[in-house]
Amino acid sequence: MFCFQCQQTAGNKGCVRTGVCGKQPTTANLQDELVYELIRLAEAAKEKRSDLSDRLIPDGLFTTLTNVNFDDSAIKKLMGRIIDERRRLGGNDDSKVIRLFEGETDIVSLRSTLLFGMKGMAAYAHHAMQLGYVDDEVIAWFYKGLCALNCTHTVEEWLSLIMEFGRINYKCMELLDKANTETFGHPGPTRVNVDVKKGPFIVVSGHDLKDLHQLLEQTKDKGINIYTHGEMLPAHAYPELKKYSHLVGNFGTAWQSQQKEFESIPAPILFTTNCLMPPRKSYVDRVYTTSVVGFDGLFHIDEDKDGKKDFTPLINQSLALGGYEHDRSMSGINGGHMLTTGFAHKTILSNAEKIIDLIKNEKIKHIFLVGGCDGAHPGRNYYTEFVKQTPMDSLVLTLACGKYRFNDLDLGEIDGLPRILDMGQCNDAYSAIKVALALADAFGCNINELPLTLVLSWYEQKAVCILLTLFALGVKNMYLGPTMPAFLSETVTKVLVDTYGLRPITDSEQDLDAILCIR
Ligand code: SF4
Ligand code: SF3
Repeated sequence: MFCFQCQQTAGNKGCVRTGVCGKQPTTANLQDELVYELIRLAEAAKEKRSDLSDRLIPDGLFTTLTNVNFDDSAIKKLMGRIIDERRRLGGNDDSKVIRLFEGETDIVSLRSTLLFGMKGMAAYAHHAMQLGYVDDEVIAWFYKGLCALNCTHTVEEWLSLIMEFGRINYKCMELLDKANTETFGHPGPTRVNVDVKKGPFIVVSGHDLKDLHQLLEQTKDKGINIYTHGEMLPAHAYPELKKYSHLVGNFGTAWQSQQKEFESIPAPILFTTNCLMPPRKSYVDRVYTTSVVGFDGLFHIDEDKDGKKDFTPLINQSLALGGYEHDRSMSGINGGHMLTTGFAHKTILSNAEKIIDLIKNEKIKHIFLVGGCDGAHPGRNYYTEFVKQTPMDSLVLTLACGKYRFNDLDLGEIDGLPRILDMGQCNDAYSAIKVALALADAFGCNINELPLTLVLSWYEQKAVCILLTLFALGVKNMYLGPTMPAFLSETVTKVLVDTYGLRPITDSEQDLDAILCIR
């Protein structure tokens, strides 16, 4: 096996024996095979796409994303469907596919960057599709991108493909925003409890709002409480989800603490997407997967042909386990008991005038976007320290699961506006971009001239696609950590540093000083 797609890759070079994430070599090799089959399908279907190939391509790519699917038989089954569809469309069995991770270092780096970006976009396209939203340009680009992986290009051509991809991914995030907000309403500021009430409950992790919605429908009036986990936290802010009174709180801290936090809870857990870690024996019988998520031995809930999922097994287990006897007090990593979420673009932009005035009156001197993925790397303390040290006259926008490093901190308010504003999941990077563009417009400048700095943390491939979108939009001087991606070669890193002023994070105090003295 060879895999270097995520931040925790072995030695920041590549996982070759088994994945640090728990992925076994057979699974890693099958996932590469799956990508090769997707390339073959894309080549065969480019001119005669089918509804099925439009679906198999994003789902196939999403299956290979970090911490999504560890189930060899599920991957093989999906591969079978991809091969069948390719044959049905007239594609032949012996079309040659390039070895993705072999060849000249810079070319492997650029090819991998595009592939990993597409894996991230596949996740967002999948969620939008689940809600019935499809953008033909986005889907068509998967075909173009997969075919491009199998061709030779100069460095300049690769870079231009990657930038084109970044712009398409912006469209994809825009589509998902539309899908989520048209289906569930616009998120509004919402306080979320992290304590657990007595009685039966179910924990839902991942990003898929439709899965959560179906579960809420099926559990209402059953005496079961529903708790979000990880990236599902922002769901509390959507009116059409918030209206369920049994959606009562958020369980646990960051995804990488799940093996400890799930150990003894008297409740089942549903994984709708990443980040699933190999479950321990102590709770393996309480974890359920759905959609593209899988792990050998876990109960998987499929959807029927109408897109309905039957969560009865979880519901029955939740009732049988019965939950806690008494209310339980829990706390976040910094000891807080409440989290606030729901500051997506609509809410922030409805306060735009106020924010603009506060900036003009110098009550807000700087805005930080501290967001991205969380993970187990010790260097990720940086983000907690960074946020703690931000001056009182600054706002901290955040999104994605990296926020669990600091979202229970009480940093106070500026004129009634909380200093930490959670914009949502990783895909809500779209919200952040929208807000930044609106501010730039109001001040008659470009994004890079705003008193705004992006301090990003990455882990998996959704962060890669977002980063590529930010580059494509011309956002400069971003800070990135906790380490630079192993798949970026020295030359590619140099291009990003020279062209976009990308900076690897150093020390929180040093970086903060550097940011604030240049403002
Ligand atoms: Fe290693 Fe990350 Fe690949 Fe898992 S996903 S095998 S941890 S590089
Ligand atoms: Fe997190 Fe796994 Fe990336 Fe959606 S859930 S941001 S790491």
